[in-house]
Amino acid sequence: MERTLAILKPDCVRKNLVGKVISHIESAGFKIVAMKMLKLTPEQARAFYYVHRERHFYNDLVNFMSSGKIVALVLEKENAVDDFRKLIGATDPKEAEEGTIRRLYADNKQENIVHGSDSVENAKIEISFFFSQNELIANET
Ligand code: IDP
Ligand code: MG
Repeated sequence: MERTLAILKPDCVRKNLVGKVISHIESAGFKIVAMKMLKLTPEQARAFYYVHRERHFYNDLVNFMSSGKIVALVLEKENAVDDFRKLIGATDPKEAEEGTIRRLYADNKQENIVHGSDSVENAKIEISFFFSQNELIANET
């Protein structure tokens, strides 16, 4: 079964939206394989978003992502990567479709509540950034 990495970003935790967002995720048919709450150091945030190192928003993004606790989740579902991107909506909540998590809860393009992997290949890399093999044992069904 396909897996993706989700992060509930510091704004999600600060706004007490962890439960609501997880409820959307479960209602959409995703199984939670692994989940942890942690605070990234600026170095870890820089490493996670390394692909964006040349972008104008990189430093702000690193500061934001290391500004408070996050929740990292491994989610499982058929077509998990694409379906999760659809569930969260466009990066900018103003452009996100009605009913998507970012449209419902995000304040702006940076503080947009949730991260989702953008490909199966990146999902594998991102999952191993947060979780070890023994935390990733498949669910009994
Ligand atoms: P994504 O999260 O929808 O895949 P990316 O382009 O990969 O969007 O950007 C990663 C994160 O960087 C976004 O989720 C958002 O938090 C932040 N970001 C992206 N573009 C901008 C911008 O133009 N201004 C401020 N922050 C941005
Ligand atoms: Mg992205």
